[in-house]
Order: sequence, then structure tokens, then C-alpha cells
Amino acid sequence: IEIARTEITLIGCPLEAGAGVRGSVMGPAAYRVAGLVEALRGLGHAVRDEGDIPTPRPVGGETALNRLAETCRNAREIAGWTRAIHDRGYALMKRGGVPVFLGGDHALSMGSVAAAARIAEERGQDLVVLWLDAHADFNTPATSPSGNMHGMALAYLTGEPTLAPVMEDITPVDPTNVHLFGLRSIDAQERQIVDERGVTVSDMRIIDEFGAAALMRDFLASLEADRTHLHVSLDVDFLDPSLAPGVGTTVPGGATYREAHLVMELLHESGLVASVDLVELNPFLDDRGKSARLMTELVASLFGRTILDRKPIRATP
Ligand code: EXY
Ligand code: MN
Ligand code: MN
Ligand code: MN
Repeated sequence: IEIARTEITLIGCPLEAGAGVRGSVMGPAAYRVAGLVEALRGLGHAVRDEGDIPTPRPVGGETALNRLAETCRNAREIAGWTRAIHDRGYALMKRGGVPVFLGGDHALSMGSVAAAARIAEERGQDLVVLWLDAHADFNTPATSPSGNMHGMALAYLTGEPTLAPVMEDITPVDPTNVHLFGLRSIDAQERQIVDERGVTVSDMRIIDEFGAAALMRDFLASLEADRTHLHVSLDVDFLDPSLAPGVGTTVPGGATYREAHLVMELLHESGLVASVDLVELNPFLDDRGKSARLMTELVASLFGRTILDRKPIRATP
């Protein structure tokens, strides 16, 4: 089968300020070592690696942001990253092609999804966000048990007013267009927010019962082809920790090897994926590059690799 040649731009976002443990700053480098560029080129795509976004200066001076920093760890750093990632992401999408944001912790999506929302609005499309994650990332500063901003990304993006100082004037994401897939860890108050805002949730209980493929097919069938910008945000902890230990927030009972590949294969077949985040990879916690390699394999499936041309993953090169 011929794969449609896609212009893919890789953009490294080496941040760790949103996470509770350090190390995801090394994520972009690990994807390059694992051969992400080569894997995508091998499928016939036009791949440009833009390198890493330089660490921005923390945003300071604003009273509202200073107040936010009292409850949110590294709020000024995250504000800097959000602006930088948004601006670069927006410029890339404006040129066309599919950007792949290499994280970096999940706070990076505050910038990447904000950029996707702006582009979608300009193009008269609906932004739909598929959040492949063990967690909901819907905490607000008031409900967060940790103060870690990677757990607040979706609350910010769907217009949580107390998080607005991170970066004002975003195009808010419609929470009913957010699909949490793989959920198995959520805080009590966070659960309330997810319910109240009408977010779609496929938790692991539902995935176990009905199967990842059936749920993913229904989801994709509900989207209108020309009117949809589908943004996929893939958190390493979506995967079972036995497969992907290289993440700071492992939760048992995650997606299996084939479930994860099948989700990627179905997403590819849909032809709807317009932007992608790869987040939370922590090479410092990884086991001989195992998680970086698996994530790279999954991205290849997302961009058209099929079972026939897949090589087995080995623990060592
Ligand atoms: N719900 C917890 C918190 O807000 O602190 C854990 C969040 C982990 C977020 C990871 C990236 O998905
Ligand atoms: Mn996450
Ligand atoms: Mn997570
Ligand atoms: Mn809707």
C-alpha cells in the first residue's frame, strides 16, 4: 500500500518544569538517538528536524502570574515555554505539514494545542484532541494535589480562568471535543471537572471491556473529515510500565504493545491527524532506551508503517 507522502516537522521542546521529577528535558535527544527521523524518512515522508526550541526566559513581572506561581510549581517557566511553543508551532502549521512536538513534559501541550486551536479556527475547522494518557491532566491550581503543571494542561486549554495568566488570549478548546483515552488515574476533584465539562472518556475499564479498536473506530467515525483538525497528544504513561518504564508517572494497567500500535494504525488510516505531541519521555528513568524505541515505533505506525515492514524492537542495538 502506498503511504501518502507527508511533510513532517520535528520540533524539540526540552522542558521539565511542569513535571514532579526531572529528566524529560532529555526527551528530544532520545527520540533522535532512537532513530525517529530515519524511521519517518524510511516511510517516504519529507521530514525536517527543526532542532530544539531554546529554553525561554521565565515570564515575570505580572501580578496575576506571580500569584499563580504560589500554587503552581514553575509557573513563570511554563508561561515562557507555552508562549515559545505556541509561537513556533503556529508558524510551522501556517506553512503546512504536520508538526511533531518532542517533549518534554506534558505542559508542552499548553503551547502546542493552543497553536493547533488557533490554526483550526483560522481554517474554519473544529479542533479535536485525543489525549492518550493514564491521567486526565484536568487539575486546576485549586484541585491539584501536587502543584505540577503537567497535570493541568487540559484545564488550561479548555479555558480554566485561574490558569489564564499562563498565556492570555488563547482560542479555548471545546471540552466536548476532548477525548481522554487510556485513563486509569484521576483525582477526586479532577473527576468532577471532567464530568461537568462533558469530556469524553475511554478509561481502561471501558477499553478492557469493548476493546481499543472498537472505541477508536467509533471515535474516528464521529469526526467530519474536512472539518476536523485532529491533534494527538501521546503521553508515555499511556503505555503499560512494563513496556515503557521511561516516564516519571507510571501507572499499572496501561495499553499493551498491540493495543497501542493498533490505535496508531487506525489513526493513520483516518487521515485526520494534523499535529502530534510526544510527551513525558524520561530517558533518565528508561531501561536501555526501551521506551524511546517503543515510542519511535508507535510514531512510525502513526505515519503509516504496517505490520509487514515492522522490525522487532531489541533492548540493545
Ligand atoms: N493527577 C496528578 C497531579 O495532578 O499531580 C498526576 C498528574 C500526572 C500528569 C502526567 C503527565 O500525565
Ligand atoms: Mn499527561
Ligand atoms: Mn500521564
Ligand atoms: Mn463538540
